Amino acid sequence: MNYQLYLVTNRYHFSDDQFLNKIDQACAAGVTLVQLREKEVTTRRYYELARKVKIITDYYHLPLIIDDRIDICQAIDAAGVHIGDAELPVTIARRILGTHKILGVSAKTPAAAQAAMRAGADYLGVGAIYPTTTKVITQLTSIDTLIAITNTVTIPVVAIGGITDQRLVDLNGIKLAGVAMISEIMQAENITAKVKTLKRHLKEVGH
Ligand code: TZP
Repeated sequence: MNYQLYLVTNRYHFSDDQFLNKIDQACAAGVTLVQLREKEVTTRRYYELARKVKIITDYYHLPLIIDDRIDICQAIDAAGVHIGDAELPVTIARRILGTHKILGVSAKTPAAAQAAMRAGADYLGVGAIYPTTTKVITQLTSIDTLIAITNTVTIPVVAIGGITDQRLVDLNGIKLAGVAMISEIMQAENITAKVKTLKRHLKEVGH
């Protein structure tokens, strides 16, 4: 698994075609994995979108992670699922998913990170590191807490929340497996150029 540049999606007011096109551009330009994140859709709509996104990620041989919904992950045979505190406990999610699917878990403290790792998480999403413009129920996680988490677990840690190209330098030297972004990529005027610049800058700061 390569967590270096993790695209988490948001549909905003895009049409489905525009949305899928943006994901395609990001994949072609070099994101290393994709999470489909839907909060206010029916199960059928989530499933149909997930099927369409999976055709794209399959084409680029990239893993697709489904936010919150183990059933959707299984229905489309996605690579895995990402869960937070409001979802099933990590041990239960792992039991349902089996050992072959990726299980990502949100964690905001070293203790929660440890617990998630022990319960079977494959990777951790930590944030929001910076204030975010994306609609999300979260609290800020300081850089110090992020560092403490990376020092306490042995599974990959991905930083999320308000991460932009300009802020990548602040993450220099932190033991991250990667960074996750929504608006910086989904709302970029030129997604191809944005992703290529992000990849270059990530390399420059040792990620
Ligand atoms: N979890 C913590 S912050 C966040 C999520 C899903 C939103 C990240 O969005 P953006 O636009 O990259 O700040």
